[in-house]
Amino acid sequence: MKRALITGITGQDGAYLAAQLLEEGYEVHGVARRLSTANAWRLAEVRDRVVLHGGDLHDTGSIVRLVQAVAPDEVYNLAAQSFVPTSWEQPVLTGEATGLGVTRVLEAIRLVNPAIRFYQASSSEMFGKVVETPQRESTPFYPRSPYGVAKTYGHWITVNYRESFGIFAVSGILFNHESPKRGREFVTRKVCRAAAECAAGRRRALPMGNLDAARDWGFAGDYVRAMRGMLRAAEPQDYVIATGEVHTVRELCEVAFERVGLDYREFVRTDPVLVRPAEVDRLEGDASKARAELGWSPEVGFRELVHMMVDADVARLRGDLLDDPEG
Ligand code: NAP
Ligand code: F7E
Repeated sequence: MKRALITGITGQDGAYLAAQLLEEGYEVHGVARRLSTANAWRLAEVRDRVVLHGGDLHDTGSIVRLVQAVAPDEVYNLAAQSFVPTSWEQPVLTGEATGLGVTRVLEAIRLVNPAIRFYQASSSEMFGKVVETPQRESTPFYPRSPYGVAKTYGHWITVNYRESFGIFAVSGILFNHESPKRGREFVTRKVCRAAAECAAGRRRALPMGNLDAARDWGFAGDYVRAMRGMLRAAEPQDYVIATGEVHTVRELCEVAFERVGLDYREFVRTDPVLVRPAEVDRLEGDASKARAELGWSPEVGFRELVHMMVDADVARLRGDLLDDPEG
């Protein structure tokens, strides 16, 4: 039985990846931070089948000891301070976790067993102020936030450990991907949750930032399939994972509110406080390398994704689905 270790298992992608690996017959271990309140709600469906270990990307020793104790065949580094606005408020912490944290995991692999296969969660935020459209593996990076800068470091250190030490280390350059397990601070979940609350009469207004920002949004379940494909491949290589379909935040509001029979224009207000100091205006990915070499393609489209998320929040508010803790 193959064994996988996932950092960030309590996050959105961690939960989908754990489920996918269990389905494939893996023994799944995860790194969870010690927090004052429990936050494993995303793992509800798989909690009794995964082994959680205490650890933190800030603490090198904890990561080395875990890689030693678990002796995984594969390590997925999904842990990060992943919310872009927080990266301006806590740039040093973001650099530590999202950037240097990658080196700590790679060092643990190098010391304990360089034959372990490693996946790094790189991001389309590295393209930032884009220099070419659509963005592909060869597109130069121009990050626009401390988060994007930290991810760019994590990306290149992964390439460097592959080239320096021959480690099977790959970076998936994933564009925005969402699901009902998305944190409430990210725009898709924020809007879908608000649409459900407005429909239930629990909210009357929705303050928003830049409605003209445009993203290539996909479904998290599809994107963790791509991570698996990259670690199964014959050669370690980096891949862009995206749908190629772009929508604005305004369109997102329109589709989400429409789903509950409302007109978003009656609820959405723009609030300058929510506008970022430097914006990533538009991202559009070209995943043709992943399609050709990994046979990967997304199964869930934009409207289906938004409907899935709104429906989940409607069910949560009705008490038909366990609600998540407010972030
Ligand atoms: P997420 O829901 O924010 O999850 C982040 C995970 O990292 C959580 O499990 C969190 O633990 C953990 N974490 C944060 N700081 C840590 C630390 N110092 N030590 C150990 N664990 C720590 O993120 P996601 O959406 O699943 O994304 C997964 C990864 O892909 C992240 O690296 C993200 O930056 C990257 N990414 C995401 C997207 C996207 O659109 N979702 C796109 C490209 C790349 P707690 O539960 O304790 O907070
Ligand atoms: O913002 C605009 C905002 O916070 C998307 C992370 O998973 O994907 C994510 O980063 C867009 C931005 O995601 C609001 O200005 C408008 O242009 O959902 P988001 P993100 O910053 O793109 C990348 C690929 C990652 O790697 C990250 O980890 O929406 N926007 N109004 C707003 N965004 C938020 N959050 N809230 C608003 O009110």
